[in-house]
Amino acid sequence: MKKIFNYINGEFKAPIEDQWIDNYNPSIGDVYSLLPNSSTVDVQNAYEAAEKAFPEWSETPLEQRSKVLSKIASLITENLDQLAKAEAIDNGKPLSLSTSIDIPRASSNFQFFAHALTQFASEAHESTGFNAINFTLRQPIGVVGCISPWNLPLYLFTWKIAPALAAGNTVVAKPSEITPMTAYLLAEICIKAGVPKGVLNIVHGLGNTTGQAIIEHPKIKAISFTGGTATGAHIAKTAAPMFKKLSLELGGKNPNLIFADCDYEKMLSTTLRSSFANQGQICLCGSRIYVERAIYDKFKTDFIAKTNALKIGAPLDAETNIGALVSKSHLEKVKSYIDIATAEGGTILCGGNYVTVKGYENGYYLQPTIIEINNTNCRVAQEEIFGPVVTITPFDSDDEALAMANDVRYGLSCTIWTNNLNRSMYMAKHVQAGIVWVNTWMMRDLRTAFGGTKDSGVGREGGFEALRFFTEPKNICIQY
Ligand code: TXE
Repeated sequence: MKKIFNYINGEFKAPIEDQWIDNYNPSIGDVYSLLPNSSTVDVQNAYEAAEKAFPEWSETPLEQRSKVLSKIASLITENLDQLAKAEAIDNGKPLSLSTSIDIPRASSNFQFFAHALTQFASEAHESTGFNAINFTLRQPIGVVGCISPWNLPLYLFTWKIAPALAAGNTVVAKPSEITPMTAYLLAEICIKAGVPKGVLNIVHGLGNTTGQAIIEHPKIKAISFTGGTATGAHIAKTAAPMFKKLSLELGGKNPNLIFADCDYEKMLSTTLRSSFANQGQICLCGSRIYVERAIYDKFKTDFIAKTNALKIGAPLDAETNIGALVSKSHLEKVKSYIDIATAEGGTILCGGNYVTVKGYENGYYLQPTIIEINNTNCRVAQEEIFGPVVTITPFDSDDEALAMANDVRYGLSCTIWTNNLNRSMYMAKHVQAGIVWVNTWMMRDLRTAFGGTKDSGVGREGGFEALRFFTEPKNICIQY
């Protein structure tokens, strides 16, 4: 059986305690590789390698650092086919998606920060009347921890690592134990790219062992985390007494507000994507759909028809729109919400059942599901399901739409469909979310601030926000 190894001090290493975890291929429901369940000793070794590499990497001229990151970016692009296939097998997502989105974006993450680091500047303040000048040194923090989830494995892993390295830190990183393969392949790429030893260290393992060792490590002074809200709360609690810097990108329950005056066809095709792309396993998916009553019935009919036409199949099949969910337990969790919805008075308009794909009978497949609800206090309208399940509900006024949009504990993103400029601005300003899209969805410019409010987390990633997070500002005041 293929084994995945840790990448510590520039070399592949087996876990010291020889503990291994089964890695499943969700499209067939079978174990196809093993990954380390790294202990605190492995994490300590990774930390020590990173600590040793820090002085030189943090003093490496920016152009040189930029070249290393660019080299990783181009090697990811050169290995697009291999990486995209590995991601589809490991995660269950359609190969078409990993080829067009996940892997190109992983490359862009490195390329973007290779450029951004050469443009990052800090502030100066002249204290007029005191003959003094202040300026801010933005210094790297030291060894930082990056922990990522399974839904967009390489995409989100690199979204953290690239800015951390760009800012001059050295890194101890842990991908999700559910999707470790492309992080392992990234280590191979780093060796080829000539990343100096210890600058990036990748340790594999479970959240409550390996992840816990990273967040508890007293000398890892910043943690960038993307994952579930409960895990984020646990990390915050653990890290607070050590005053670690935290960036937490957590769950979402994002509203999709559809007004009668929108560009209907564009809205319909985009809503299909924002509902079911990646089997609905994207924190930005619009899982609560609110539609103005004037077009509600038409939307309902058209949306059901389009959803029923989606092809559920094996990830590597070119025709597949909806692949497998990431794991058996996640599949069961998502399905349980469909049962809860029925018990709470929701109406299943389409989908709702497991799917058996011919030749892949033990894979984790679920029909894309639309649930009509009127009571927005029910669990399916309030809790993050993180699967191919959306709710739809009509509304009668802008204020009602806004109130429903804001009536959840989360505040990550929101999509608004309208051609009325005043309405779009009013809604965008008052909706509780870190990211608002008007007449589009998931259009990402890597310079923009990315993150959520409320229980969707704290801190922002992206552009200079990420470089600010991964540096410590120091004010220097000189009187002359
Ligand atoms: O995530 P976890 P899970 C949501 C989604 C999903 C739920 C749970 O609703 O159903 O979270 O998913 C590591 N110390 N999202 O359980 O556990 C873990 O190993 C340090 C939304 O898979 O939060 C993995 O690397 N690390 C989300 C990472 O945290 C720990 C994407 C995320 O796993 C740890 C994924 C610990 N004690 C799930 N425990 C999004 N925002 O996109 C776990 N981890």
